[in-house]
Amino acid sequence: MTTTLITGATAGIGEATALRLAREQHRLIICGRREERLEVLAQKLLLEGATEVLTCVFDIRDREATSAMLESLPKEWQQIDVLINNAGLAVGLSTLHQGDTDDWERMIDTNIKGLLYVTRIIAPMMTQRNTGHIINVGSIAGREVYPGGNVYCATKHAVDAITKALRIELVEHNIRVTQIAPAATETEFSVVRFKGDEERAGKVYQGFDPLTGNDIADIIAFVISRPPHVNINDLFVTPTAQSTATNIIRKG
Ligand code: 8X3
Repeated sequence: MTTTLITGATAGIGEATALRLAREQHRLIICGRREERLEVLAQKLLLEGATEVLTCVFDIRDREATSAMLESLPKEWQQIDVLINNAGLAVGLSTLHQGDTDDWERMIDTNIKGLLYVTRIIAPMMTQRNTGHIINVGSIAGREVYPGGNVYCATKHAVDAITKALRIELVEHNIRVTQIAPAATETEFSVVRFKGDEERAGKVYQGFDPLTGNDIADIIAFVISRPPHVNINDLFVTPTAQSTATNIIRKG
């Protein structure tokens, strides 16, 4: 039985992945800030086939709350096989010289520091057992930079670097480390980036078929299900209509 912890499980790629892995009968630890959403999702996951579900409500930006929650997991939940560092967000699309420092803090604190806090606690549980799999959700923004992407791109480049470092450091512990780097994926991502402006967010995905949370969830399920001696290091996934961050072929 596989025990999998997913951060940012209340929406988007995280939620789709939780649902996908429930169908593979994983035991799931779902983490997020929004308690009500987590509880509703937990019920759905059990109906979909999850063996057991544990909900953990905390904000990964809060180091103390993250440690308090993850260091006190019930004993029967401490043998985590797969960690999916999915929580992340973009806020704003301003040039750096016009940027909002609060937006930068949110992105840096969630995408880099939060991922580090969670990994610092869960990875030692894996090294103790000499087994495990860490999957970091990166982005096309970790491969290139684009106008207005500045700090978001920097955070996802950091995820790329952290993933590579982890792979080198954890290989002697038989721990698989994978990065999945999606490009345009239609989730709440752009609504968050544009601070609730749904019209502007909708335009990001107009005129082409973007990726969906389910597309990425399928890939994550595939990566996890490889035999133990196979580690997929890195997958960069774009919609067919997209070749670079700024080159998307739109119809109509
Ligand atoms: C992927 C979305 O806006 O960087 O993280 O292409 S974007």
